[in-house]
Amino acid sequence: MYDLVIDNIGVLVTAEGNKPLKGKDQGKVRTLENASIAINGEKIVSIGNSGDFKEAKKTIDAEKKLVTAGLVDAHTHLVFGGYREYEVPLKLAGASYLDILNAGGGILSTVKSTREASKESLYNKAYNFLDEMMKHGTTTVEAKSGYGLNLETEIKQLEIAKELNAKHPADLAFTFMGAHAIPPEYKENKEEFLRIICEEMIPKVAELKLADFCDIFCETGIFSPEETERILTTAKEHGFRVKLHADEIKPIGGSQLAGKIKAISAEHLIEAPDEGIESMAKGGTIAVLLPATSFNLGKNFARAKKMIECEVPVAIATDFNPGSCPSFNMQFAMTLGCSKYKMTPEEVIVAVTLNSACAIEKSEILGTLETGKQADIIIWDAPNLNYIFYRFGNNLVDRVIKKGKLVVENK
Ligand code: IZC
Ligand code: ZN
Repeated sequence: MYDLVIDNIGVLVTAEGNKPLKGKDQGKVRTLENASIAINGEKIVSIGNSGDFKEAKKTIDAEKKLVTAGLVDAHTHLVFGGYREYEVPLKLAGASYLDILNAGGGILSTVKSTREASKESLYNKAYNFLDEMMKHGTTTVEAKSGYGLNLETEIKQLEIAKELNAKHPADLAFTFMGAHAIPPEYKENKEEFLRIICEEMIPKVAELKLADFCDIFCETGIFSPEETERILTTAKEHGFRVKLHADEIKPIGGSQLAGKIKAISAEHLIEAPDEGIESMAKGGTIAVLLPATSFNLGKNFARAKKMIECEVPVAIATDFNPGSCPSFNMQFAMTLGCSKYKMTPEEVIVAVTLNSACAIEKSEILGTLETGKQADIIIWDAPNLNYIFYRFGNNLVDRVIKKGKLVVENK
C-alpha cells in the first residue's frame, strides 16, 4: 500500500543522479511515457508504467500531462524590506544599476528598509513570496542575507529564512552575504567593514549555524577580486561553501577567482571572459545564470552555450530581489534560457532541477525524479516539454506535490 500514487502521466522528464550535468550531458534526461510514480511519506519509492501501482491510499490522475521534478531556485535575495519601483523612471532616464547604488539607492535603499522592518513583517512578506513561488512550480529556494550589512540585521534575515524553512512547505538553503555592498557608515572606511565581516560576522554566523554558504558581490566599485578572495578564504576556514556574484556588470576577475578557489558556484557571469569560463571548468564551479536580470537591466545575456561547450555545468535561477529582478517566476527565466541563451528545453530543465540542486548541495535528496529522492513533483498544464517553452508568459503549473503532499492546485 502506497501513501500516494501519481498515475496516468503523459510524459515524465527527469535528469538522473546526484552530480551536475555538463557539456554534452547538460541536456541528458530520461523520458518516460505513460508513467506512474509511487510515493511513501516524503519519498519516491518506485517509478513504473501507468496502472502499475494499484494499492494506494490516494491517487492523483495526471491526466496525460507532463511531469517533472520541482523547480529549484538556487539564487534569491528572498528576505527584504520595501520595494524599489522608484528605480523604474530613473532607469528610463538613463541611470545604470551602479549609478543608482552609488547615489545611495539600490541595495542601500533595501538595506535601510530591511534594518527598519520588524521580523514579523519580513517573515510574513517572504512567506507569501514562497506561496506564490510554489504556485509557479518552485519547490526549493536558496535565500541570501545581505540587506543588513550589520551583524544584527544579517542574523535577523537568516533567522527568518530558517523559520520559513521550518514552517513553509518549501525547502530553503541559507547563504550569508554580508559582503553585498559597503554600508553608509563604512563608506569612508571599507577596511574596517572588511575586518568586521571576517572577524565578527563570519565567525558568528558560523557559530550560530545560520548559513551553509557564503556569497559576495565581486564587482567594480564594490568588492575587488582581492577582497573577495580574502573574505571567501575566511569563510572557508569557518566551514562555509563559497559562492560569488561574478562578472555581472564588469569582468574584473570574478569568474577566474571562482575556479581558482573552487567555489561551488559563480552567479550572473553576464560578461564572463573565456579565461573565467576555463577557470570555472577546471575548478568544478557551477555557473548559476540569471537571465531575468539581464532582461530587466537591458544587459547582455551570459554565454551559456560557450559554458556548456567548455564543460561548465549550467544552472538557471531567478535572482529574485527588489532591484535588478523583482520576478520570482522560474518559468520566465526558463523561457529566456531557451530564447536568449539558445539552450534546448532539455538543457534548461536540467539547469533548473538537478544542476540547481547541486549548486546548493541538495542533489542527494532532490532535483530528479528517482527512487529514494524526495517527492517534489510538478504536473504541468502541458502535454510535453517543448510546450512549456512555447506558451511563454503564462503560469503553466497545474499541480505541485512537495515532499509527497499536494500543495498547489492551480486549476
Ligand atoms: O538588491 O540589487 N545584484 N545584488 C547584486 C543585487 C543585484 C540585489 C539588489
Ligand atoms: Zn543576486
